[in-house]
Amino acid sequence: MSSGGVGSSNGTSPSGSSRSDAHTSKQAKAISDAIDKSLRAEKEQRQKERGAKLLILGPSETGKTTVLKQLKLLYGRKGLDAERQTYRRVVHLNVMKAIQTLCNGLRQSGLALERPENEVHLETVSRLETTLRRYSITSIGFANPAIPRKITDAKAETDMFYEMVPAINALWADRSIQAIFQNASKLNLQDSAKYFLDSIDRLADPNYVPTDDDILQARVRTLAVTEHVFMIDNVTYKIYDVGGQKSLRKYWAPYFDDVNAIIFMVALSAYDQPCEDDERLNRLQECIMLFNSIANHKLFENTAIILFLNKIDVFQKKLEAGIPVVRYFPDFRGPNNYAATTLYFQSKFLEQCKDTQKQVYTHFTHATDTNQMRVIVVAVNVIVQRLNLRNSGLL
Ligand SMILES: Nc1nc2c(ncn2[C@@H]2O[C@H](COP(=O)(O)OP(=O)(O)OP(=O)(O)O)[C@@H](O)[C@H]2O)c(=O)[nH]1
Ligand SMILES: [Mg+2]
Repeated sequence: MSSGGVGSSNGTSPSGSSRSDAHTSKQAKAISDAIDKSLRAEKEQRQKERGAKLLILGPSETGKTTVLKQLKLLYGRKGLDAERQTYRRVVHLNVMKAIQTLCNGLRQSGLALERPENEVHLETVSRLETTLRRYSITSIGFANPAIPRKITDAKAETDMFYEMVPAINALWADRSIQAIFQNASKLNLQDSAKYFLDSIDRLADPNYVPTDDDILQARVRTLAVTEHVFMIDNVTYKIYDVGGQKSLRKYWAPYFDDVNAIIFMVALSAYDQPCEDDERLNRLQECIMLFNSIANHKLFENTAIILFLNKIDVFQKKLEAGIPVVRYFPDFRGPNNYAATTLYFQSKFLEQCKDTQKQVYTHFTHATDTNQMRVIVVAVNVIVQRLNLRNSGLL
């Protein structure tokens, strides 16, 4: 193609002076465009430098700290290395707590052990119960200076763990304990119980060092709000992880100003579980109420809300085990399969937003799966960046 009519001479060509006017105005436009472009680039750069503030909110045990651990693995300089040794204790405490919860479940059910010779192990677990309670996992004191850590605790805990290992092995293999495990919804058993109990020999090795997966599965309640800084695609993110227990939610509000995005975590698998501190309240129902108060909060009018409907692996297992959603959510209509139930829960959350224009970005997540989280974090970053540009008039 030729350069067309520009500067060509034909019957309708402009006179000499109007041609130069056109040229000048074209030049002016080019200059103005270049200035606009550079201003925009500068503004975009400033926006990136200012970074983004992101809160991870949601009830307890929904996977907030797990998402943070994934961010450390994916974007942190040292991954989870700084915490690896501390998590050895957490894992040991988690596995002791898990067997203890199952033994308590057995006692409440009135079921007898499959093997009467395991009675002695039941006694060991019960004898160590009070001591174990003293070493509550929160006392490990991650970023929690309010709770001093006693040096001597570590050795006492390790000794107790080794004393309990034969009991854990024998009881976990007992069919009655397995039956309790299959019906553990009301026991407040942690999701990683099976993962750790199945690996007891590896965990009992004197040279045991937790793997990344062990750390992702391990559970420590978050007590204090913690701030973490990550660079994701050249944008500095300040990310806040909060404690989700009801009594800790009053500490969230001071962090509510100038928030670019919220990841709201939901444990979909909690649909058949009661709240830890209120037996009469369904855990997922309580989570929906909390989402309502966050999604409609006036400080979050311009904040991107990203909903992580998490623990889909456990959720799916519960559906496969035939635990009906309709028993806990009587307005659910449809088959008890993954497609119908996830659609139902997603709309249940989305309908909480009073502002019907408000965009809520939903992801179905498995937070302990690093491969899945890698993809989701990239998608979240794209959303946050796009909304930031839009809010600052750049889109
Ligand atoms: N199976 C499975 N377990 C998960 C998933 N997400 C988190 N978990 C486990 O759930 C437990 C609780 O996760 P956390 O990340 O500690 O929960 P939290 O929301 O930070 O809880 P608080 O600090 O008490 O508010 C841990 O044992 C995690 O390994 C998931 O998608 N699937
Ligand atoms: Mg936490």
